[in-house]
Amino acid sequence: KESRDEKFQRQHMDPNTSPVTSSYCNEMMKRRSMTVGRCKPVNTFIHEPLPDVQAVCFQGNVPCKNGQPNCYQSSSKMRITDCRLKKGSKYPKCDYQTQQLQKSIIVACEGNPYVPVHFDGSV
Ligand code: PAP
Repeated sequence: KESRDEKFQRQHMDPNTSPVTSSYCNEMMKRRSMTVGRCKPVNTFIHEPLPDVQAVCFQGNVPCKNGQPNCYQSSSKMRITDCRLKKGSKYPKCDYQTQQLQKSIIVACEGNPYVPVHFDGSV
């Protein structure tokens, strides 16, 4: 079974792509199985090395959106792509807007080793 950290990597890590095209989200949301059963409405991909993203678990502690205390904000801005389902897009045709950004990321971490398991947002 897929572990929570494997799921985080599937849903959020794409270290090797940076100059993405307008079809990036349509392709990646499908390739990473986030259009199975429903279209996941919003999702962010991170274009930085995995060790740099894992290190965020030891950077600034901030409250999570759900009130849990296990969220951390990256001290540096990271290259990310936000994918947002377009209005009117209907499953199984999941049609996404692709937006490249440079922002600090906020992730929730769990376990031993303490690693990212959820993407909480970007600021
Ligand atoms: P995403 O939030 O990164 O898009 P999602 O598929 O919602 O991914 O999975 C987040 C996982 O992180 C959840 O575990 P599950 O897959 O076993 O359901 C969720 O429980 C877990 N998690 C841990 N800490 C938090 C937190 N502070 N806020 C939200 N989810 C958290």
